[in-house]
Amino acid sequence: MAIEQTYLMVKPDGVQRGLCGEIVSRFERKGLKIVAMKFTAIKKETAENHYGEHKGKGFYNSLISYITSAPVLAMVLEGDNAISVCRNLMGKTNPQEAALGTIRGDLGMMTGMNLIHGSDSPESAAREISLFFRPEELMIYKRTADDWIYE
Ligand code: D4T
Repeated sequence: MAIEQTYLMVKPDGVQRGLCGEIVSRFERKGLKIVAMKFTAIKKETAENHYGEHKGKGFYNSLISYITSAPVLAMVLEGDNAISVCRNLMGKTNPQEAALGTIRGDLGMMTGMNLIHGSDSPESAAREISLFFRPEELMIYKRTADDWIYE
């Protein structure tokens, strides 16, 4: 097994549309373990840090204003291959191209309002987790259900 932690975030459109419960439940039902969760407003500086790789692109300014426009639900999830498992649950970046059954495929219409963010590599996960959470906010605990999820 390769247990990983990954950073997930219900974006402002997901919060405004009342989809936090729906989205979190999909990760929980899959078997991912919640390690940390925080309802927070992202400061402009943090948004620019988080999306630094997109600076200079045409959509950058609207991306920053969108992600800072309303609170987000930030979380750290853990599980076997959690990074790719969560990306698969999210679906493609463009919700119109995302497969049905995925969060974006079932619930979204526009790339600029695609409901959910998830880390795309172990390096991104480590960087993003430390950007949004202090180490002591990550809960270490035994989840009894794991005995019925992992063989
Ligand atoms: P995030 O990072 O939010 O999980 O999305 P992805 O990993 O799926 O996609 P990304 O990094 O390529 O894009 C980051 C963010 O920018 C928005 N975006 C992207 C946009 O508004 N217009 C675009 O053309 C692209 C490519 C959507 C997600």
